[in-house]
Amino acid sequence: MSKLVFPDQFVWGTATASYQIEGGVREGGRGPSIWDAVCYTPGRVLNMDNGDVACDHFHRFKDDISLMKELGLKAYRFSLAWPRIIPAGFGDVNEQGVAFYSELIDCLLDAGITPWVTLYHWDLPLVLQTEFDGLINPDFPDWFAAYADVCFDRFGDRVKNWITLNEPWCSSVLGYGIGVHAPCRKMDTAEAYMAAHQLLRGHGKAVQLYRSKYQSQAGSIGITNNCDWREPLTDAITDQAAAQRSLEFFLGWFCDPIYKGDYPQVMRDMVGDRLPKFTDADKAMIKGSSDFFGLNHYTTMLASEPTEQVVERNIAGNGGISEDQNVTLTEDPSWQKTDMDWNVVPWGSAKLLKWIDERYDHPPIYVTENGCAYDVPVIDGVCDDPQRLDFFKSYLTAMHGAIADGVDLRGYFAWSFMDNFEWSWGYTKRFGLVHTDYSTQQRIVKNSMKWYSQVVQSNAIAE
Ligand code: GBH
Repeated sequence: MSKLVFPDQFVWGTATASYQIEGGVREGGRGPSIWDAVCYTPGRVLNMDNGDVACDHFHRFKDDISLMKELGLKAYRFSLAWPRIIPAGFGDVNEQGVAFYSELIDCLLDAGITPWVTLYHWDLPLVLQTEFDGLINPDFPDWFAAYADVCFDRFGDRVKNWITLNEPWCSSVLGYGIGVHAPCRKMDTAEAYMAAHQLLRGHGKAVQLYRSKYQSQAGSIGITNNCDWREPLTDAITDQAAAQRSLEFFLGWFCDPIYKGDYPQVMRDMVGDRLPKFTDADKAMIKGSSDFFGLNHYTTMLASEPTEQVVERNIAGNGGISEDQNVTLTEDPSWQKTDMDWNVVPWGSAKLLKWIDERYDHPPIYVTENGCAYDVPVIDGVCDDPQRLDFFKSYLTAMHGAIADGVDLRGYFAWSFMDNFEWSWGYTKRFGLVHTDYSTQQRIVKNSMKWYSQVVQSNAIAE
């Protein structure tokens, strides 16, 4: 039996996010977030599920970390809840919130697990939304940098791997364009571009602060963007152009400003005045503002030149505002699907990594999320989930191939450590490698996790 061995120092971990696992939303001085409000609004989240308890990680983090240690996991990516640290968005710091994360970080380090900390994974303090219009306010970068300052100051002695934002595409398109994520805005698609713009400025400002004020902490800082692969439907030039355009609207939107200094030309041409413009000072602040390329990747679609004008704003999965990019997305009926209806296309991950490598001049890449939802029952204490095991095995094999092709992939975080609150889908979708029994909060290690734990410990996949 041969083995696919990963590079030395390859970072292996699992990932979660604060609102999806913590619960304890009214404890420890935490303020409300936009997700608390959306969960209590009928019709927004399936079954009106909410994050009030979630995986009760707020009370059980020590046990969860012991389990990670037992499984031999080496790194853990999690996010800080801004409303736990600064409940009103800006102003007073909540010392109880700082103490909670401080203890969690110490506990990880004691277990020999390296923390990778995301500052913002979608749980914006509610006050910033209700009183100040949230992400579209040009003051957002100042609030975000002030919050980041507190985090660097309090945790930066121990945390050396920072991620400013998780998937600003989702915050913008799903939160302000299509309106299926908090704050569920769907008034005007221009708001999606406005939100993205302030998110990028906020990211740039936080990184500038980290590099100037906290240089002595000697950590690294970057951003995580999400992108699904777009494969041309045919090899016609027009379909190839449609796929390329779609990727530029999806990932180029956020990464071109960081690696090239401005939005892609195709977006400036097609979106026109609805796309905000960076000042020269913004460009200088944002360009070069990521020490590594954080990528969340889940699926693939086929892209083609539309036969008639695209008028729908919410074509499933489109990498932007559909009518602006004018791309038709379809699927190959032979592809397998997960419980999210997302296509399982492992080779799409390798093509995307290669695309990033070429477009952004060979950056060091960390896959900060990759995973799948399958609901598998626990029978006699066992959760046997071969589909998830195959998903991870096939995607990791494809990514290993990309490394062999020269891509500088340095780490991989499986989404997710445990089943958790899946946003508008509530608790109906299970992405965990550990099963969460929501009535007892019992954790049951799935068979896919047993396999993954071997991969992590051997730094290799057995073929
Ligand atoms: C991530 O986002 C989030 O960071 C995480 O919190 C979440 O729990 C996890 O994924 C699972 O959902 O309509 O078939 O074309 C995922 C970003 C963007 C990936 C949209 C899938 C559309 C698939 N997603 N994309 S499709």
